[in-house]
Amino acid sequence: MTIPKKTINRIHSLRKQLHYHNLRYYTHDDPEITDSEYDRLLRELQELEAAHPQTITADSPTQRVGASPLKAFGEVRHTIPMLSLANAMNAEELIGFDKRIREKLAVEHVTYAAEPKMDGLAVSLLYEKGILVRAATRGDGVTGEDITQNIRTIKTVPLQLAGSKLPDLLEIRGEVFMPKKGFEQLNKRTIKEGGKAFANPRNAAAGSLRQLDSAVTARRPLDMICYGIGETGKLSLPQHYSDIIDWLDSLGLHVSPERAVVEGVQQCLDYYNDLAARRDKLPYEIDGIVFKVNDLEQQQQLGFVSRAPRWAIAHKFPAQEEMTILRDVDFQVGRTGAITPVARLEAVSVGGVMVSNATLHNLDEIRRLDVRPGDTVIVRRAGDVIPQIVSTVFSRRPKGARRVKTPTKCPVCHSELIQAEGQAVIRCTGGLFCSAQRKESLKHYAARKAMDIEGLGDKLIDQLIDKDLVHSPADLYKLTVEQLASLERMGEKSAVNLIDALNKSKQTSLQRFIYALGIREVGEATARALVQSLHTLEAIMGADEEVLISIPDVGPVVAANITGFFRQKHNRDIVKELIKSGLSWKQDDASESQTDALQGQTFVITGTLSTMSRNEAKELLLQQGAKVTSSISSKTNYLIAGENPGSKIDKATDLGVSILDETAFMQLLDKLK
Ligand code: D41
Repeated sequence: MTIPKKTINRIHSLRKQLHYHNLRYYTHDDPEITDSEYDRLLRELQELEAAHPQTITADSPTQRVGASPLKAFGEVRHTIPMLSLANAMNAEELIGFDKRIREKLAVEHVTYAAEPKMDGLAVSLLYEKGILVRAATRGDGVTGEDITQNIRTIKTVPLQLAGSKLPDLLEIRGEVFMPKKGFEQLNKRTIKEGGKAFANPRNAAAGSLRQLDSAVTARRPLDMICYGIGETGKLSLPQHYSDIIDWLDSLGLHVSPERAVVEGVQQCLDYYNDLAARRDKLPYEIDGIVFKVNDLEQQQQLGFVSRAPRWAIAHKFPAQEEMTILRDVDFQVGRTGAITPVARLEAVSVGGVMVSNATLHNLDEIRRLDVRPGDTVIVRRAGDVIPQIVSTVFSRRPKGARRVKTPTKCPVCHSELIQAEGQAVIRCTGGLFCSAQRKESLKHYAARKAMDIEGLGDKLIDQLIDKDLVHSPADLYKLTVEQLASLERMGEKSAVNLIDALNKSKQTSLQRFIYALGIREVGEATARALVQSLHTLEAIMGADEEVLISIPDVGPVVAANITGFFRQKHNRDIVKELIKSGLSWKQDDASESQTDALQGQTFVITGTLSTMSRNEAKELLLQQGAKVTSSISSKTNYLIAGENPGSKIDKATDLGVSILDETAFMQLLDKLK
């Protein structure tokens, strides 16, 4: 049978592309395309080769997964090859996998071990008589790099196994990854030091493992979860994969706390859906679920196809990164005048959510990415954070693409822009003359955590400002039903409701009011501290910087922001007008339900609590006079740890901080009641 010329050409083109991207991805840690785009190309080639097996060559990218090791590390040959995993991209493919297995085994029901697919790098650990003697990357599955020194810096990798009956030889396999929190902190630090941020936790983990200087690796927050064994000497194995993992657990190795044994394909799908729903809340990134036939004898019967076991499959989640085109960059003006560039994108579905805007943070970020309108970019959406542009695909840049012009005037009110020395943000100097800043301050004023005005949404505020019906928060309370009913998408009924909501919001607390004013860098915590220390609005408005600095949590910058705010006559006038329109709060209300039972105690809350949100827990602690911070230090007194607490537990243990689980926390609160 002859193969059409078009097909041959396509095969050659795919191979060339895959070789190129392989090099960029593995050897240079600098991918130009997304993982899913790479997978699509590889799949297309696999399918063409399957249809025309005579075209397969030894050097086809389908015959080799990974890349050759860098020269600087020693080479390690894996006596037992490190296999790859077949993928299922959707439920049908998983059902097909289960069907093939049942047919091959001639059974009706299969028991699977299920675990999250960690998005990291596969690594092999070699233990001799319980001592870690060598660690290697997977490399191409047969030859990897010797990264022993680097792996030794990972705290969750035991240098010596626990237990008494240790085998002479034991090779462990698992995935090295960087937890989300650590990744964010590392990137913040890197950017601050003028370095280039990592695109995602996986790249950060790869870059960290590739360090020739293990002192650098040691400063990177890496972790490892183990999922299998390789060489075992004369060890006799248990009957089930899940038993092996439990055994590894008992040896002190980190295994997945999410692992489970499930019966049949329906339970596989249930497990997948459960983790897909919790994906964003996990402290690390996962890109799917791995299902493995749990019975080791059945695994043997099933064997391998090329380089992947027939008894395992990765059911992938939708990708969190996709490619799209940057149409343009707009500049938005925030409440305090900060100008933020926003990327306008050709809409693309990322992990099932349509994305057409992404933040570019500031001008430095635009320069760092060297992104230009017309460019192909990689966008990433993880959790509920705003989508980000990860990188620019320079090889696809259209001819003549022009740099983004730095604005010199406010795009809304045309006032001058200023950039404070050493800061990346530029700001509009228009203040409340700028309608964008007015809109944003009103949105802040009406927000749930501030005055909580129900029904006063962003679109409505835009109209009120654009029609000049409202200039300051005080004007809100002068609105009439007729005025409101004349607005777009408002009827008589919603107008009446809004007036009711406005009246209802007048009964508030001093703390909410102070926060609602939108003084720069005065968030909820600072507003609370001000009320706790100074008790009345008059005292807060009259406090000088010296008094303010003496309040916990208020530094010189915030103190200057507060005095600066109240020094301006128009701000004082607005406050006066608001009070006149009937705003009121109980005197000293912040300390009314307030006790000082936990005065001087600092708490950190981590993980998921089952009876309340972390914010609610924080609120309860603050009411008792405690301080609640986000990171653990030697000053922390207690760590409250819910489910999936992550690395804070280790840090707390290291620093000797008392750890309370949810039950102990509830008991503490009960005692204080
Ligand atoms: O969490 C993972 N990334 C993971 C990877 C896992 N949980 N299990 C895995 N199991 C295997 C087999 C079945 C081949 C032992 C794997 C991988 N392999 C794997 N990781 C990278 C290449 C292959």
